Amino acid sequence: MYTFMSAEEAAQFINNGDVVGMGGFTPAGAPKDVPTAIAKRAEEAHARGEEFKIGIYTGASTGDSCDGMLARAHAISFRAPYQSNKDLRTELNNQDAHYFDMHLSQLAQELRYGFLPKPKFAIVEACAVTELGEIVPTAGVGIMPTICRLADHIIVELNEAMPPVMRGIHDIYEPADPPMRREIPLYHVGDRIGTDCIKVDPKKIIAIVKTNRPNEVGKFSPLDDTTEKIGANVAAFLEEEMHAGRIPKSFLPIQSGVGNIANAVLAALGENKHIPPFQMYTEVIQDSVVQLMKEGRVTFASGCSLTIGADKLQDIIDHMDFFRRRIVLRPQEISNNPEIARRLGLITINTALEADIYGNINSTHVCGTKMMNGIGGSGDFTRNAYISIFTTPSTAKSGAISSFVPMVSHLDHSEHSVKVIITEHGIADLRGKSPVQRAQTIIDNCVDPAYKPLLQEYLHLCKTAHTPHNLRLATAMHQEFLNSGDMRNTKWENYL
Ligand code: 0RQ
Repeated sequence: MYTFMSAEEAAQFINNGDVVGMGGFTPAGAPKDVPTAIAKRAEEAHARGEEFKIGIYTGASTGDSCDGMLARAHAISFRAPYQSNKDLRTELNNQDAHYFDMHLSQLAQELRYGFLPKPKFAIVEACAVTELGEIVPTAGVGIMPTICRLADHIIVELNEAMPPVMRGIHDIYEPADPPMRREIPLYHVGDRIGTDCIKVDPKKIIAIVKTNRPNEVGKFSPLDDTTEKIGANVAAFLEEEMHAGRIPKSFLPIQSGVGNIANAVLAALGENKHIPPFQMYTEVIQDSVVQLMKEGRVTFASGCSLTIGADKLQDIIDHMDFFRRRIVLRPQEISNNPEIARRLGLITINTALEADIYGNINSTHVCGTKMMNGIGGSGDFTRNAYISIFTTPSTAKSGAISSFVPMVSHLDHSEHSVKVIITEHGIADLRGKSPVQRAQTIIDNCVDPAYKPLLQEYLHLCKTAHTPHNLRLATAMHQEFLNSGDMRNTKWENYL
């Protein structure tokens, strides 16, 4: 009863000015062939001198065949809520595409509230579609339930690399909107509260495109000395918290960001046998979690996506009976939900781009202007954590940038939400400390030795007030980097 067609044929439905919602979360579960075909359609239109740009919502980042292809084709008018593609980053920083950098838990409800233009099309990857209009997602869920419900038309990429045996790993639940919203009835990490598929009116499915594509997830860099030390410091901090009775002996669920540092942190938590086997309530389930689950160190993982390499995903598919009892994939509105983060008492671990000596965090903007990726889920979790931790190497670009500056050049997470900062040098526990006490703790424990005298001098120069600052000097280290390419050359007197 459904119409099967090629990606190129399906792309013909999409026209200049359309608003499209894509399924999946990170490259996991994101559509691939149809976005690539839309990019080609845009290039052909541009060659004829015609306009062709579309607005795009996704769960989070996508793979190169979606964001990369569309960015290189200059086919994106606006994009929300997160990205991490280098070509799309260029488009955003050149102002060729508008970007709404949003808390990931909020996108689905803001679409429902009508704050953002309604998607006309949903393009989603599935491992199965039934005649009853049941769509079973693959390795990532994202905003799929909401865009499938709101969109007029749905295009499904039926990916044969993702077999129907994946059915049962998902838990699809959309809360009611105010004033009808009630508590989300999820009380334990492994609770299932919804359905195993997304149900739509079959008439809305205008095309099914058969594909055979693995997850487009990149490989992690091997652990290096810095990331290993950061991981070990996080594990030591949590072990001490448990011994002090501030974390229960049964431990609390972990949320961890994505990337090399997050991978190193999880490896260290897995290795530290003083920390009991633990659960994860997170957005991205990445490679290291699968291994830790096999070793019995992670007992359950609730997330929004399996952002793992094709070989690891195949391993899960081959042992679905084992993993279906230990993994659940939810829409990001639930995986990142503030209400649930507080209820479960999450220990959240995210990575900062830059921090200031008072504990404010910049996760997104290089030197305050250039977008890196986006806030992602870090705000959803940090603000509502039991303990919020930020990790970062103490320097970037071979020491030319200090990750710690007097005042962050852009603010994503404020001093009120950030409890602990950890680098390869040590741990700054900011709880119960005033701004000057926080500054001294960060300088003593986290800052690289090459920058300690500079930041200590700043604190002395500023002397008084609740949060001592000199507004002429607050961004001098950034200005020095822009001028000479190295923050180590900063001399405060040059900027007074
Ligand atoms: O660039 O590789 O070109 O040298 O930033 O830095 O240290 O490799 O760390 O990959 O974890 O990324 C904050 C961007 C860190 C990421 C951020 C340069 C550095 C390097 C990457 P090079 P690292 P990571 C879950 C939660 C926001 C979203 C989030 C992020 C590159 O973690 O996007 O938390 N977080 N989501 O050299 C200039 C500085 C710099 C700097 C580092 N101060 N100035 N460049 N770099 N510090 C995920 C989701 O929400 C889906």
